[in-house]
Amino acid sequence: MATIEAVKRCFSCGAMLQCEDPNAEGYINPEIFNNFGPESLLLCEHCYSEARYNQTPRASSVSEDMLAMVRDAKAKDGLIVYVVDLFSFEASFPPELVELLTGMRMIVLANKLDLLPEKIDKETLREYVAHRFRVAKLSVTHNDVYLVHLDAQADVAEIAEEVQSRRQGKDVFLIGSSRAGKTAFRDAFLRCFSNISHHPIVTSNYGETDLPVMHIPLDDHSTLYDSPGIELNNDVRGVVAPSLRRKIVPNKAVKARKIIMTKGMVVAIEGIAAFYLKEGKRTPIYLYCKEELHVSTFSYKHLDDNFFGKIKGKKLKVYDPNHIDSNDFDAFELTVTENGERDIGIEGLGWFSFEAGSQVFALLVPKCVSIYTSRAKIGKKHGK
Ligand SMILES: Nc1nc2c(ncn2[C@@H]2O[C@H](COP(=O)(O)OP(=O)(O)OP(=O)(O)O)[C@@H](O)[C@H]2O)c(=O)[nH]1
Ligand SMILES: [Mg+2]
Repeated sequence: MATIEAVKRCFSCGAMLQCEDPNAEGYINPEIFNNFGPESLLLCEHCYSEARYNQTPRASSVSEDMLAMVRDAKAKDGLIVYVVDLFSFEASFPPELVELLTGMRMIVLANKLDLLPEKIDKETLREYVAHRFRVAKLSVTHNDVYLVHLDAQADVAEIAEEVQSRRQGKDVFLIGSSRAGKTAFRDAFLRCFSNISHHPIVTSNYGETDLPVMHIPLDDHSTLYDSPGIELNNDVRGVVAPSLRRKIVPNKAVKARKIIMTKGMVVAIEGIAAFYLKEGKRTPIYLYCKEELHVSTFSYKHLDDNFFGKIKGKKLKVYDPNHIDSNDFDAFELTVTENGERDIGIEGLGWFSFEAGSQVFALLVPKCVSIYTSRAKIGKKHGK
């Protein structure tokens, strides 16, 4: 006999739940759908992401085409030149990419050195970059890291030589997040390059993929590929309205702003993000973000008026004019368990350094943006 079953609907929008088409209405991950009993109230993915559920810290994601290219690079034993933006790269390692890169030969170009204070200790910074790669489970030492500022005058002859000797006749793949400076490296590389092959430099899709890639022939049998970047989808730079992007991306060295935080005090960076000291003793912090961004401090009691109220009243820059509600922020609590000088960062917006002392910080960040904590990148020494 035919059975009749009620169709499961999204508890919020009422769409019929389905696990087949992620782009169609009512999509829900089959694992979630199958793991919850018939009595459970379920949300479709769209409503879940709109609702007041935290989505971070989440990893950035990478396209299937990019993965196909890296898979090919691995099969060919190619050399990876991984470009990162020193201002913010700490949470930009997609796990599926990392898995493929494991075991591959790699040079890291830590670019935009001009955005950090001039007097920093370069060796410590190289070790920091290598450490962040190791945190992401990529085996990189400070000898693999080059600190660079890839402006129009950059001289990369030494790096080009290192690439030549390390690649052992194999292909070279320039990869990294969007806007990290891959093309800036390619341009600098071309300034000290002469084409000894019988092939022209061309831009075409990589292999069977739809990835437009510039092919620079290194000899008749090998090529350097400049690939499009990995999307900044867990980064403030990727979620802000385009008109705001240049207002948060620094164009000169960032300077620390020293703020003494006491328990219950909030620090708000425009209407884009805020953090407060939930537990812990008086803590001086050194905040690094674009100088032009307005930073305000107030008591947690006034968070609604001084942050969300001002966002709604258009008195603060907001990350997206269509996202001005408290639901549009993810909220996190971070308990500091380490010792020594630490950073807490908001991917793409900046970070603050402080001396660890079992503090509990709470952070409000635009939905889907990652936060991270690490040893100090440059520390408080450069604070005013
Ligand atoms: N301040 C600073 N800006 C840089 C530096 N290198 C590149 N840029 C800027 O960063 C932006 C992105 O540089 P690209 O070289 O296009 O970055 P990309 O990695 O090729 O980006 P996609 O191709 O989009 O993935 C551009 O506006 C560059 O001018 C640098 O050393 N310092
Ligand atoms: Mg590029």
